[in-house]
Amino acid sequence: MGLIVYGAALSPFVRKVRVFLAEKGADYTLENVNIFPAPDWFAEISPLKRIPVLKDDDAGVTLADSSAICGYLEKTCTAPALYPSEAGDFGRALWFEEYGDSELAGHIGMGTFRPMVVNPLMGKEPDTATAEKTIAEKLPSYFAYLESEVGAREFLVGDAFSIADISIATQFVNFAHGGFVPGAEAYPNLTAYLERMHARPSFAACIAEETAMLDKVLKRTE
Ligand SMILES: N[C@@H](CCC(=O)N[C@@H](CS)C(=O)NCC(=O)O)C(=O)O
Repeated sequence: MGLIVYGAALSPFVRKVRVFLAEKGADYTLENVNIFPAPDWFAEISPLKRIPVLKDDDAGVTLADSSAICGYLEKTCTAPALYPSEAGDFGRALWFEEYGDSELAGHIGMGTFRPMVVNPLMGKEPDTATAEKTIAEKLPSYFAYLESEVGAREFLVGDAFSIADISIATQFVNFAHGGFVPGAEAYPNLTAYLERMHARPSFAACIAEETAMLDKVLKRTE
């Protein structure tokens, strides 16, 4: 299967798809697309000019949204299942996917990653004040919710790794790239859970690649 993922490694949505593919054991090529700004040709495969896009050349399929892509891949690469089969668990997994993609992505992305990582990548000063304000005012209710949802569970939904775990954990990689963690004292369950998720080979490979790139470009150590 000739799969191409268009996007940039630091995007939480691109990582979501890359982790999904890695967990499926599927080969793909990553075609780098810079979205600051995206080139004109990119609108032909991504109407909103957003990353990621998946192109499955063999099937003649092009999809421009991480949720659409993961739903498609679940049908084309069936094992291991990354969506629960039981209806309640399936709904719960979709809820966490949406919660990560919309809510966490908004606050972590715009409120911490953009000011602390994208700014320096664009040659600007980091905006520590915006990040600190987001962490103090916006994120605690999200972290508290996830802390209680994770509880003593190994995975967010049922007893298997799923799209729910990918969608939540990918957003926290961007939080970590900004130099932050939720904090083990206030959020012990969430902290241990994220450590487990990020240690999976699928996540660890992306994190290592991204961290090496950031260290090189920003001349820093995380
Ligand atoms: N709902 C989309 C969101 C994708 C998204 O917002 N990607 C960002 C990068 S992290 C992007 O392409 N932004 C460029 C833009 O909005 O112009 C998905 O899940 O794929």
